[in-house]
Amino acid sequence: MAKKKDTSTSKNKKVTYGKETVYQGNGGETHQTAEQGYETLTTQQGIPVADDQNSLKHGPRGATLMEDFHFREKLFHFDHERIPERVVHARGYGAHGYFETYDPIPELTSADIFQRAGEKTPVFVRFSTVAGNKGSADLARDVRGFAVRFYTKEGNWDIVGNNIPVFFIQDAIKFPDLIHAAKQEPDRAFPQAATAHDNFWDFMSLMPEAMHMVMWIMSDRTIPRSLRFMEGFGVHTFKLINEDGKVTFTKFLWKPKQGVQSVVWDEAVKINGADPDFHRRDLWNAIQMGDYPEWELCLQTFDEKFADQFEFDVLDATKLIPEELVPAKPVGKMVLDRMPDNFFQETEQVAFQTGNVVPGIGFTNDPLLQGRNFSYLDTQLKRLGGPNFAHIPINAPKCPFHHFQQDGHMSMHNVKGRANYEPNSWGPEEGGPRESVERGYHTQPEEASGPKMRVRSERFADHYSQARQFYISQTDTEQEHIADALIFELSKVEKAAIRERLVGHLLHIDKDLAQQVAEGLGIKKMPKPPQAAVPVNEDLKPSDALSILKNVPNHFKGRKIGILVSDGFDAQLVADLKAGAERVGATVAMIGPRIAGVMTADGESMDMDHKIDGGPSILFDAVAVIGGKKGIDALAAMPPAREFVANAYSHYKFVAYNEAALPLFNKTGLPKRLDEGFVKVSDEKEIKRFLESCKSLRFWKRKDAA
Ligand code: HDD
Repeated sequence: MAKKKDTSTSKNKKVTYGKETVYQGNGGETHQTAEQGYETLTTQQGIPVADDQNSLKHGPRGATLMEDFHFREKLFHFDHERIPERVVHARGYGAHGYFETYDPIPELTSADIFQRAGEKTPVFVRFSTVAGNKGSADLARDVRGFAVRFYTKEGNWDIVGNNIPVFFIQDAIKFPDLIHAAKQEPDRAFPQAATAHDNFWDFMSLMPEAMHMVMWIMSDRTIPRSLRFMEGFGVHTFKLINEDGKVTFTKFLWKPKQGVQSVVWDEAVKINGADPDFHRRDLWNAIQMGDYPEWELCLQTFDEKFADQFEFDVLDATKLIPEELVPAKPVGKMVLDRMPDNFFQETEQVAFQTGNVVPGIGFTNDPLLQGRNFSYLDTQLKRLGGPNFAHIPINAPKCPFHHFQQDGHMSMHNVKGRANYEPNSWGPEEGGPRESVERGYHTQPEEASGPKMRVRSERFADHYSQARQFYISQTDTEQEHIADALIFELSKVEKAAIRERLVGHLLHIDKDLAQQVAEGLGIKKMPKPPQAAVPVNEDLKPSDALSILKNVPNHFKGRKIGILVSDGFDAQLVADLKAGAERVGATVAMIGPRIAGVMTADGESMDMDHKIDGGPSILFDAVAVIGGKKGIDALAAMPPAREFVANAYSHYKFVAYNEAALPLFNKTGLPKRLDEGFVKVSDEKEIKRFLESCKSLRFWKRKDAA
């Protein structure tokens, strides 16, 4: 068809073919082109693209042509965007930062990172949930992964840990079974990101070694308020090796300077609906605001003699060493201060490996760790598609590296020149690298003898004593949460025999707990406890370090207050509250009946951060309700406003309020006599008092009043 008329503009090309008017571009006013100051769009081959809105067709309404190399390349690439998600820890969020060494510790380890005070080493961290798929919600009741990579001057060192210091199983051979049981059931593909189902508890109830971990996962540790408010643990016993080859055993612990804090279960369930990205958004916001989270790396070090005397085997990953017995000494701090430029490039493609150790750090024979050392390397091949994943920038060391490994899919840097083997006789200029006896990684020599046997040491046999110790180390509130969690989870189990078997194990841990759970589940006759391989040691002392609530940070830094206002509110009071919060390192968000145009008492119009149904109180650590006479009745008529207050109350939050807020409280059905968790604020002094209360994070005493 002959081209009749070309009415081209820089935005849109309008072309008339025969009777039809056709467009290049998208035909609309909004069409943008490089001529407006943007970079020129190209194909992957660098060819400038004239039209990214329309495929090449045979006539305006004809079939798309194979010849359209731009279209083909675009679709081809899109079709291949996904890589397999991690088989566990699929949902995660990463951040960059640095590790700053405190005092050098050459007496313990020759690891280069620990040799110079004040030296900063780049790190990348990825936090994750374990069971859910990549798109699952952040507040699943689940263990959190806490994987840290140090880009040291002597290579990459990864501590691939969790926010819990022990694990479910003792031997890596059971890992596939554990994960199959925990993830969605294979026939129905649910539940997603939840352990409240038959397969998980069936497996748990048949694995007494998991009982210590069961106590931890039923505690508030598995519903953290923020990724910033979690401890991290390397779990296994590792070796530190000094210049003379002397070995010291160690556990690695990360202690958040922000303190440890969790949500209550009802809050977790609701946050998953209101903001499934709650944890990642929180980390993103904190880092963008410059409120960089920090953790201290602590070592619990001990020698062979301690290991021999300790009641449990230090090679057993279902056991911990109480900090009261071996103190955790800080050796440096980690600061997270930068988000990745691109999520996929860095967070998704980072390939942590327990096998990544540097000179001065060594493995022990912990059978879980030994198995992990195979699994992490192996899994990267599947996920990242070839053996060259270390060529991806996030996985490449930041120190010089030279080796003769070559070729394979997606190879980015092969050796230069002729020599791709050694020994060779090409000399240092052209002959490539050689080993360094001085700087190289030396495995510490260790005696090993004995028959090949598929067995387990009897020192691994006590499965209940530390589970009991964990339970008795908790406050009453925390113990209640454990019982509630067990009742909730087991109530979702269809088979009564599984519920009963699990309660049987609890009898070894704490009889009252077993009783409460049995009652909660309506079990009439207490099941028999399974036979314990060794008697439970009831003499283990409570360890305060294992409790969250015994270690409340006593500050409100890094926390967030949601301020709910109604039309006619006192803007000065809100400004004072905001200023007070900022003084203690907290932030505020404004919530109102509308997102924009909420009126102050002075008749000013103010924009909000959230409209009431988009800013529920579950998203905040404490709340304030600053009513304005004019609009309080209208606000009280809104169900989400009443829910805001009711949830803050039932989640034990501190609430600041003014006189004008009372009609909303009445409509919500709060008790007439407000408890001490409610702080009336009308001036700076009272605001200070409110913020002082907030330091204890929750008003747990409200529980007793209920
Ligand atoms: Fe694992 C990922 C932590 C036992 C096999 N694991 C993975 C991640 C963390 C942990 C944090 C995510 C890393 C990331 O963010 O990319 N895993 C642990 C801890 C364990 C543990 C603390 C016990 C102490 N893991 C464990 C065993 C095996 C694995 C016993 C297998 C024998 N883990 C894997 C894996 C994953 C993984 C399949 C999946 C994705 C990946 O490695 O990179 O290889």
